[in-house]
Amino acid sequence: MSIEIIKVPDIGSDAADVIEVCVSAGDIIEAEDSLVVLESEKSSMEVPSPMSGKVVAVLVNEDDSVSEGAVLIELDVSGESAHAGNVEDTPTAAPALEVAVEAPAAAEAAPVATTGSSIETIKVPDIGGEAEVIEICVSVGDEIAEEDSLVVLESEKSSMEVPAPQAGIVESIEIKEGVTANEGDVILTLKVIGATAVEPELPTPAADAKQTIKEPAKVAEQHQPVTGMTENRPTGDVYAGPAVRKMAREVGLDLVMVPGSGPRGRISKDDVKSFIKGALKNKATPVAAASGGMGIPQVPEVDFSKFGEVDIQKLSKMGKVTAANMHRAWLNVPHVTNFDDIDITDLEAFRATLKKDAEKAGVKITPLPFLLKALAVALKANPIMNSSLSADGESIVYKNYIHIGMAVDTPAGLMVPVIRDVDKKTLFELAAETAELAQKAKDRKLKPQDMQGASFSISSLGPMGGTGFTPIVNTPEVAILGVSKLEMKPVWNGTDFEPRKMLPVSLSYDHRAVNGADAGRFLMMFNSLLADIRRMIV
Ligand code: CAO
Repeated sequence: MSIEIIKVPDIGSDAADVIEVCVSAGDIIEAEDSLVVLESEKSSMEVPSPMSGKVVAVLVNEDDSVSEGAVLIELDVSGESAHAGNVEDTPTAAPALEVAVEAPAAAEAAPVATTGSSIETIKVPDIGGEAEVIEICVSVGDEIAEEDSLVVLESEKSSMEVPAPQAGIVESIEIKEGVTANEGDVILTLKVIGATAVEPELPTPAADAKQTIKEPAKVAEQHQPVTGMTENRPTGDVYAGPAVRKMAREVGLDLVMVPGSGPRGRISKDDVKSFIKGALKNKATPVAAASGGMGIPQVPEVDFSKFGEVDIQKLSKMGKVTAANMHRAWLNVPHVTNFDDIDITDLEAFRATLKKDAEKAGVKITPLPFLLKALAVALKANPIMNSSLSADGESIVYKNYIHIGMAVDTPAGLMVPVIRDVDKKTLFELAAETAELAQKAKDRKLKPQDMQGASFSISSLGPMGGTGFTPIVNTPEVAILGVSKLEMKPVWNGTDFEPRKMLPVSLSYDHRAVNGADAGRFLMMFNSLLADIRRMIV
């Protein structure tokens, strides 16, 4: 047995956390297989094995803090297949592992203008040779933040993400997937708004060449939860390392479909494997066959152009993420929807009296803040509606906070910013916050944290009309309220028909966690709170 000790290479910073251990004792690994994923303050990186062999021992654990020279694994390289990868064969000395993902500096940008907006040309930085463009992570019109991934490049030795050196709006994309890129090739042009005299911080190759892999956590946090979306999914990108991306590419899998189980939704190789296993199992559906079911039949591909002229437009990444998550929520959550009509005649009369005060306070009072207030009271009294099923289905997580996600229709798609601690806010505060968040959503100014942590959601289609709809639960939340158009309706008061302002609402819930009676009680209470808002202070 010939044992090589594989150590943490120069990671460009004093310490990094082990966020994923990719191998176990007994594994047979190839040169270049990822051993661990490290995350420092500046970057995250995969450390590949310099040689093939059999893992004898793994000497780090997830969450350990490590620095250069720390021992990662012991590798038995005596097998016939053992051979060095991209590093020199050093059979006697224990090799200090180089980071094979020789990450590029942030893409290069020309100095920015002092004020107003300017167009910057973003070029391929020094990548130590030529590399193939394997993925373009942005589209024309995307608003990107500094450090967002622009492209993924792959050379013979490694793959790497090229991060944006500054924030802006993508004006044009000048590079194509599949081409070979060299230092200085133009990737894209970026419109930088409100540019200052500050030059983009370009890491010097010497200092940063090994640590400028874009921090994918930032991308992951830019998730845009939409109604029906699983939480913590990114909008225009995925949080995964180069090895995982490569694996997904090899099997033709779009990573936006894959839920990440790592910190902040990071997608690991195991996530990809279990996604594929799940997909294959679903396709085979032996259970469905045994029980006489049909599984999910494929929708046949149709050439619509046979029937007339068509335009084909690629879905944006956000559109794809939304579609994937709607599908996931729809297939995983046994939905039931209860409907009700709420008499808000008195509420509307009161709302009218508030208009002047609201104007003075600089806010517009729509019915929405009242709905939020009533939801907060009803959710507190019915905690099951403010819960989540644990991932293993073994327990219910009750949340002692009331954070409500609000579906906002924007030109870019559906977004769900979260109003935090709804129970602690006044009507005017809620009016101001809903308006501000809706505007930010429309301007695509929401920060990742603005869209995280909802414990319940509301989707109001009232201004658009319609008498009712069945919203999709924004899993892992267990319920969502749909609001339709307020109508004056004749209501029987025991003697006569009276004209009353009736608000149609629909409550969809996850029947695994919420029973019909739970939902009925919740909706009845919600109804009575809005029918007589004095009840909210009882
Ligand atoms: N019935 C009738 N009118 C209603 C109403 C209802 N249920 N709810 C609000 N209105 C009125 C408001 O009072 C306002 O009237 P005025 O302009 O005359 O004062 C008008 O409709 C427009 O309201 P608004 O949309 O500006 O404000 P809001 O607080 O009601 O809603 C927001 C804010 C962000 C929820 C909304 O703008 C929005 O984007 N809704 C779409 C949500 C969505 O797409 N859901 C679908 C998800 S499932 O695919």
